Amino acid sequence: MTLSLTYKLFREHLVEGELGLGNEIGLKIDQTLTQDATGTMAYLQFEALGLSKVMTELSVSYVDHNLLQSGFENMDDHVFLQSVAAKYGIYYSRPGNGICHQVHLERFGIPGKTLLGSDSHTPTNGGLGMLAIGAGGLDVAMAMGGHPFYLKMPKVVGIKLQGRLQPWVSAKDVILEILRQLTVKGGVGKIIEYFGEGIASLSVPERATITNMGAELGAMTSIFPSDERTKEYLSLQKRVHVWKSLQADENAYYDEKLEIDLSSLEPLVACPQSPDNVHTVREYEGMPVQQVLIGSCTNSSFKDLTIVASVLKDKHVHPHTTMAVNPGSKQVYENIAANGALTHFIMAGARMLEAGCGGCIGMGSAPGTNVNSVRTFNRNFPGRSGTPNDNVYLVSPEVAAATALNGVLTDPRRLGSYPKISWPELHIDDSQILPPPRDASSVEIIRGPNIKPLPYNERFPTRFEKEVIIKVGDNISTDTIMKAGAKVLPLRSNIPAMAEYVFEPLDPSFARLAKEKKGGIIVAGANYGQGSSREHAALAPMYLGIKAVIAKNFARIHKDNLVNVGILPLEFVNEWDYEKVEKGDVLFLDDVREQVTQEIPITTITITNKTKNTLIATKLDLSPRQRKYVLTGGLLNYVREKNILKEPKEPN
Ligand code: MIC
Ligand code: SF4
Repeated sequence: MTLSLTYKLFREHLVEGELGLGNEIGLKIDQTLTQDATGTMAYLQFEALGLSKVMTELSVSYVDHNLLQSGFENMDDHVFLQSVAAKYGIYYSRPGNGICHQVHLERFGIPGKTLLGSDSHTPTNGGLGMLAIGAGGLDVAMAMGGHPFYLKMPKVVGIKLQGRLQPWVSAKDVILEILRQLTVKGGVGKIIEYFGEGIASLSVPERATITNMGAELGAMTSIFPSDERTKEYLSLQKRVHVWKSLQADENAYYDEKLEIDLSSLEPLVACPQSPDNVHTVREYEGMPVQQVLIGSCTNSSFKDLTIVASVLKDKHVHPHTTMAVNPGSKQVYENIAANGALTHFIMAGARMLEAGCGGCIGMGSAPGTNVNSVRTFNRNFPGRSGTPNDNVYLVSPEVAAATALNGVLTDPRRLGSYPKISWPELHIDDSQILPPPRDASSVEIIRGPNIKPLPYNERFPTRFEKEVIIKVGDNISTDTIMKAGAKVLPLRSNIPAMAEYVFEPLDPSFARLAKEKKGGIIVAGANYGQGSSREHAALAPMYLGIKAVIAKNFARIHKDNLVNVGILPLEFVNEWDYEKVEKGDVLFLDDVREQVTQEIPITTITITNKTKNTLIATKLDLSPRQRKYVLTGGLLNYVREKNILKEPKEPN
């Protein structure tokens, strides 16, 4: 069979199972990344595995999400992360050095390697030809311990790119067009592989914009081949020695195919409150815009910022609009300083912020009341900006720049000829990436009072009767389950404190009710848990005693996270049953251990709704391995019980 690049890389990294659609396989993970917001938990979990160092080829711990240091908690986390990295052989990228995905692309990514990251936008490095997958922190901790990453072999969708982008139309418009066509559920259970002659016109940072937002499609990852453009990028990064050519076979087999003609695209915008609510900028042109933000792991590269700066050159941001910029990395910052773009930003009145996630995760730059906020980011889920009822529009850097000048949403094609951008000889300075010491024996792990012990679940009960504590609709993101933002993010290493905020945007009484009722059940619609990989959206409900989530279906990472903490992810067999169950209903599950134990791919579990006196048919779609995790009360319990990770013997 003619193979896709995805299959070739899967074959190279396969350590368990058989390649084939729907099969559970185990992949060897070469590299891992974590960021501070998920990293504290991941490293507490890694510590619990009892190993003396990581067993990957490379592991990097980034600090990029919470940089506000508005209380002691945040710096406590950073100090903990730095000491853990030194202890266990992990590179540490200091606060201010940049967003994990951008820095990884610049300094560490290697075509053909696997990368597992505790962040849903890890597929960004697919732009470099990596098999880069986002996962919960515990899965990343296991990979750091040398354990395979398990997944159900997804479909591979081949997207053929033809033609060439017109001036002022950019990589962001490519992925917005794909989101318009496929929606936020369109990539679930799939990997997206790009091919076709159109890709040669896209640089690595542009490809990375596209693979980055594949996360919003719900896709497991997205990948581009590694070609001459990849070589060019790695040469600029002075890392050409890691380049190798990687392509799919000619006429490779894809489970599904799609074609995009780059030449036919025009500037697009994802309107509130979902990244797939995509329209042409023309349709919304003239809409007043009070805030423009440039940055995030989607659009904060050197090219992105230089384009915006050249639009702003010798002009000013509109008086009714504020503009702020978070460069993607220190490297980008240094180089826009060197090429003068930084001066154009400052003179235009843009607020220059530090290299990091910033407003993308509600860490500052929250929009005011009734403000239309135009951002180059990737997510506009309700409240994600830090403001309830927000109006966030996602666009390309070109659209954002034109809009900042005019104070209204503007099609950048009105700006005249497209600026010529040349790549300079890049300044490269890795001084803010600390390599681990050769001898870590004297390194002490520093734990401030914000670093609380890991919560463990109990073994799964034989039967239970619990109330439905909340019923939610379709496409609920982990931003709604366990919100981010300046108030809650400092609590990521403190589950008891964080648990108080579970579902707060929808029902502030959730935590209190769950405690009063000694746990309960969550009922949800389709694509439950989309978005962020934060395992806190499973850990904190587990801490509150949630035993099961019954949904129409689940987003991949969140389902894995539920299993990893020992919460049962059940799916309605008949969607009409979703309509019939209500908050407050008492549900009874009998002989549930026995049913979970069955080693068949899909088990039907019947639930009694005692309040309504009805039966609900649900199914459990888990591998035998995952069933064991649920039964033991989560993966960490399982590892401890079975002692499955063993320290390799030091060579003599
Ligand atoms: C996000 O973009 O939602 C985040 C914040 O980067 C998350 C990780 C987190 O919640 O810490 C993600 O994408 O996984
Ligand atoms: Fe950071 Fe935003 Fe990217 Fe998440 S999506 S890693 S918050 S920049």
